[in-house]
Amino acid sequence: FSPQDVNVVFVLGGPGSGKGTQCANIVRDYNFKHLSAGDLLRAEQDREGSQFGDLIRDYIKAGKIVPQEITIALLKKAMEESIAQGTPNFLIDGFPRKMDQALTFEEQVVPSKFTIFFDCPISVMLPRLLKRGETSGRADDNAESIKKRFTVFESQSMPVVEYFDTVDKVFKVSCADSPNKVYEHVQQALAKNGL
Ligand code: UP5
Ligand code: MG
Repeated sequence: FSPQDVNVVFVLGGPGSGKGTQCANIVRDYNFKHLSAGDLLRAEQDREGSQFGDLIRDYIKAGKIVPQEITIALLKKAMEESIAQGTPNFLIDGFPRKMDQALTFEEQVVPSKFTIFFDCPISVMLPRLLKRGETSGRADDNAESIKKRFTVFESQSMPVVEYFDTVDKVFKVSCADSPNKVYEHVQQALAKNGL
């Protein structure tokens, strides 16, 4: 994709930091297509005839990162569909969560414009996920999977945030306030980028 025509904003943060919640706010008020990598993987997992269903199920339950080829192919396909429908602006939520994915995406798909990072302590994320797990039906919203997701986030995904930070492309938002307050900070980050 051409960086002149396609705008990608990464939305990163730990499990339960509020990525999905805030992306829903942004798409309501701005001209963005929301692509949650986790949602795309869960849809592929459940798609009749998918050759990756079992693999994705195992990785997600274990909190591990699905091989990048699968995730990037799903993202590219969704981006092509959205561009064809006239929306070339993307909030990519929960991706890249490992350095190899970040580099491949920026080199082979399109460089990101910037990253919104939800800074959130485990003490805030854990109760949110356990609560959501009561009704979400997500196979990874249980204490055992959540613990693994936190470990993978710290060891694999934080280096991606730190890397984008070294090139001044990270806007850090504290996740600890109410969703509306957090959204005010998100809007300030977008405004700083001329949006
Ligand atoms: N909530 C939200 N904001 C709140 C606030 N300010 N105050 C109080 N409560 C708040 O929010 C989580 C919960 O908190 C909700 O109940 C919400 O109401 C409440 P949500 O907005 O859903 O947070 P989010 O950050 O989106 O949490 P999520 O669980 O989706 O994050 P993960 O990053 O863990 O999940 P994701 O779907 O991105 O990935 C799941 C798995 O897919 C990964 O573990 C991995 O196995 C796989 N994956 C890959 O392999 N590769 C990828 O590229 C992406 C995913
Ligand atoms: Mg989410």
